[in-house]
Amino acid sequence: MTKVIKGGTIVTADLTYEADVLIDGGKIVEIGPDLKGDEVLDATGCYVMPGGIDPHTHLEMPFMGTYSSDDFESGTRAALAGGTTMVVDFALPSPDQGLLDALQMWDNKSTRAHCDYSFHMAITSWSEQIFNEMETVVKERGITTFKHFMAYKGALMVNDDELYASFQRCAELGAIPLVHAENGDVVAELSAKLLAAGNNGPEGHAYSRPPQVEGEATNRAIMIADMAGVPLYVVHVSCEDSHEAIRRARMMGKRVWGEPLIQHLTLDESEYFNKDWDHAARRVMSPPFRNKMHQDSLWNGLASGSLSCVATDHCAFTTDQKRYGVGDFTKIPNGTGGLEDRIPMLWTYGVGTGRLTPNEFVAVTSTNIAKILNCYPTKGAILVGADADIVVLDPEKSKTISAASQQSAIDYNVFEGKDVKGLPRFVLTRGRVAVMDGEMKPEEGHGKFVKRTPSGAVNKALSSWKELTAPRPVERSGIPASGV
Ligand code: DUC
Ligand code: ZN
Ligand code: ZN
Ligand code: ZN
Repeated sequence: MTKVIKGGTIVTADLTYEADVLIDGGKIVEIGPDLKGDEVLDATGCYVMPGGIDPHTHLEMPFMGTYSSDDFESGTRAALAGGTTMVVDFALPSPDQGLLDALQMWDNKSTRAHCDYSFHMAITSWSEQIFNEMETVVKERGITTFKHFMAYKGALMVNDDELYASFQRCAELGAIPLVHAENGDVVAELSAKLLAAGNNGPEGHAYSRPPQVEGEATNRAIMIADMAGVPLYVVHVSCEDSHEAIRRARMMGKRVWGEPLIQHLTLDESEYFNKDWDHAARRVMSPPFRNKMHQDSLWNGLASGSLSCVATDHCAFTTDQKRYGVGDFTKIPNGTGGLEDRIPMLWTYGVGTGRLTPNEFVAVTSTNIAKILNCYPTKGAILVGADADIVVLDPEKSKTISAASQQSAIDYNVFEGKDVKGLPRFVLTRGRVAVMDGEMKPEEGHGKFVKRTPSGAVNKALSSWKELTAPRPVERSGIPASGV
């Protein structure tokens, strides 16, 4: 049975035009005027865009003594409700666990997904086993991105020697390393000092992670990637200090991509000074929210192209879970939600304010990451042959964000009370209508794993550096006798 999306305006990363879209067997089979299909989806007055891709989620992740509360069922349901048709989650090995073991756990959890998904593999320790398994992960499992935490000392953090070793391994395999860039040593020092001085509330979390810890780690990761000859993707860029390092690297011809979150773009540090402990703790995430100057920097980066993709880092904890940290902010589970709200929030605060064009909006919510992850144009495109992952966005439809009506399993929403305009009329996941006239029609287990191959992107800047620094022993005469 074919479907046709009729009467809408197609918006892609580079084109805006009026045409119908014919879908058969989960794929786009024709684009043009006056198409006919068995089922008609009326897109009059709407934009027909590639479904959103959220490159950064943590669903049912064991973390800080608990599990994040949205799993692949509620998480991908929330994604679809907001026009996101693919998520990329992080398979996270526990201490002493191998990569393939961790991947098995993520395979098991993800069978409930409503929309397509892929994984990044986290490198949380370094050993010969990890080195060897990375090859299987890339070549057999189709996962070509490896995440490294430069923070969470004593838990997930890897040191510089491990970063360098893993980055070199990524270079050999054609894989791309990702970094959570915060200086974990300094964060640990600052946290201990704050606690010792009696600053144990959620605002202490923000004080313990100033922009400098992020700027320093971003610069360090860029230089280490440079020495390993590998591109770099920096997740959750929250501030000018980190953005500046990425901008500079890109100007120097390096493939370095930066990913701001919708939370950092639209919420600021004043949230941590709210008198209500729960309010502040619910917004504790790493990196923390910043001031307006940093927010402007992120928006400018999206407009100018120095920042590439908007994500959520969706890692949702209930108020009860957040309360593990009463009396000690370092025990508040880090994370906020946003899967359902990323598209409407970015449309409202980006396109609605004139900061982004609709085409730029599509680039940063879908197409850019599909290209970086090498799943374009199967994903991230409205083209014949692409998967029919489509959001039909009604620019006139509005709502006030509220936890009472959200899909997420938690009991609050960090965007509570925000008025958004630009909501999905239809959302299609591989041709299946998951949102019909604004109503949820999800199908558990419909989502499929998206296997990827290396894109061939390397950092060439390094080849000259390697030649310059290739060891050339100097032949010497007259070597002095040892000792005095
Ligand atoms: N930051 C968060 O806030 N949560 C999950 C992991 C992370 O890096
Ligand atoms: Zn992170
Ligand atoms: Zn994350
Ligand atoms: Zn199905």
